[in-house]
Amino acid sequence: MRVFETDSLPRLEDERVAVCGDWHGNVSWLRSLTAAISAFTPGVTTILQLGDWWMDPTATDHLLLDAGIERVYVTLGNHEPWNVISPLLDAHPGVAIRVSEVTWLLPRPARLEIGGRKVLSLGGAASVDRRWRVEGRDWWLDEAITDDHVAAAIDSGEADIMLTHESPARTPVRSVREVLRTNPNGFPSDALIESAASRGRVSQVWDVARPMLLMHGHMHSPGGGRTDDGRRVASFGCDGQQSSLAFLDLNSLTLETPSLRQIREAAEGS
Ligand SMILES: [Mn+2]
Repeated sequence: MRVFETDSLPRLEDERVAVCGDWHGNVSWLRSLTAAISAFTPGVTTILQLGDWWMDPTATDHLLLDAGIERVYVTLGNHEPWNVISPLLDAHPGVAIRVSEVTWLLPRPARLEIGGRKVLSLGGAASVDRRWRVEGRDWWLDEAITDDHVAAAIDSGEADIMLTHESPARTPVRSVREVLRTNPNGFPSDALIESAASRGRVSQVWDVARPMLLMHGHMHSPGGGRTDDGRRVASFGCDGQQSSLAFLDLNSLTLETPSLRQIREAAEGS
């Protein structure tokens, strides 16, 4: 991946942005999403992508630009080409890295300001499907949220919005709690232990930053919830799932979520 430029503290005036769950390199899904963004919310120029991105950024530029998207900020997930990404992050520590005309990879952690809101991005997650992957080919240790990431994120103070790939521990999202309770995919127990530790790291930051809204992907289990002390969590769906796209109003922090059917109809009509 080529580095075009870097930015130490991205600051945007946008009053509304699109937020997307896992893409998994799925270009045809991205085509549907961009059609939906054009149809429902022309004028949106920014996408916040919540990880498991794994795209060829130069191959997606034209789709995004055609939909009026000028920038995609990626909060990295677990399923990413870390062999390519880690050297970039290491060479440009602590800054957002522009890897195509449109796409920026965020550091771990990252601070942004969007529409006057303080935004904290904390990438990474544990792969529960790691047993079926090969280290160095489609799995890398780099996916993990480290103690250093947690410490740096905590040091950066409070935030209005948190962007993560991983879910926090003790999530108020019922659908996510249900997946964790029932383990419907039969993931092995060692992976589940890693996964729980990873969620614990997100929560360490979440409990200090105390964002009014945390948005994450990873669980492929869309839903929303609110903690007893009023903090909202939105779990985004992945490619092809419902609630994989939402529009965030930075003023009210409300999310507007087109249905899967609306996305499909927009894609067919484009
Ligand atoms: Mn995923």
